[in-house]
Amino acid sequence: MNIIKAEPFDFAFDPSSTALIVIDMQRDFIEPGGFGASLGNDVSLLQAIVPTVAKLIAGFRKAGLPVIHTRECHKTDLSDCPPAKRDRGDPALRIGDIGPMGRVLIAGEPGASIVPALAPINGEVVIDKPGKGAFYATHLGDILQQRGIKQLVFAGVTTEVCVQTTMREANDRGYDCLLATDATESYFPAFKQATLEMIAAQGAIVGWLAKTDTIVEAIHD
Ligand code: C5J
Repeated sequence: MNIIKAEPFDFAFDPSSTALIVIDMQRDFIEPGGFGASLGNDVSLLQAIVPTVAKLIAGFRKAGLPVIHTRECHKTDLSDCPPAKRDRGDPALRIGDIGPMGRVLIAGEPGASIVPALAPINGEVVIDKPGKGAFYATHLGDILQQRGIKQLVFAGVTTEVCVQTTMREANDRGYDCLLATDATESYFPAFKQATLEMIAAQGAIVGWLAKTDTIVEAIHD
């Protein structure tokens, strides 16, 4: 077992059953002129973590551990986007509408792709997910089971929405979950801080917290 110095206490993990899940580092959430920006969000906060996420991904790749990417996106006919999701947000630019980077959050459109600096490489799993959580309506659970994965490290955006939802789904399915605190971000700093606190509260009720450098060092121990 390797040990990561984490909050609220050490995270013990077996590298051979550990994977990194990078949540929704998509152009539409992160780049200026995308969907996130058009909703009035300050995307510079999210852009700032790209090098740190890249460092975490590089650490996993170097150790030969799996890296799994997710993208929040929908089918072109929107058959997997319930009105309850589409009708919320800014009525002037809804999911499926033509946005600054193609149709908003539609699979295959430029805005739905992962930012070039974090692009998946050959052999890495990419999960297209219609929900906030990456387990809902996807094959993620089967893929993790087939590969014998038991522990998950998380990075990505946004901390309190898709990252936290996926961590909670994973926690309920029996995975030990560790969030890289400097490789995740929110448009709302207070929401990020609250999420970190609620994850680690009550003896890691959802999971553990550690910084990227600490995680990468422990992987290579
Ligand atoms: C949001 C996400 N915030 N990836 N998506 O709608 O967190």
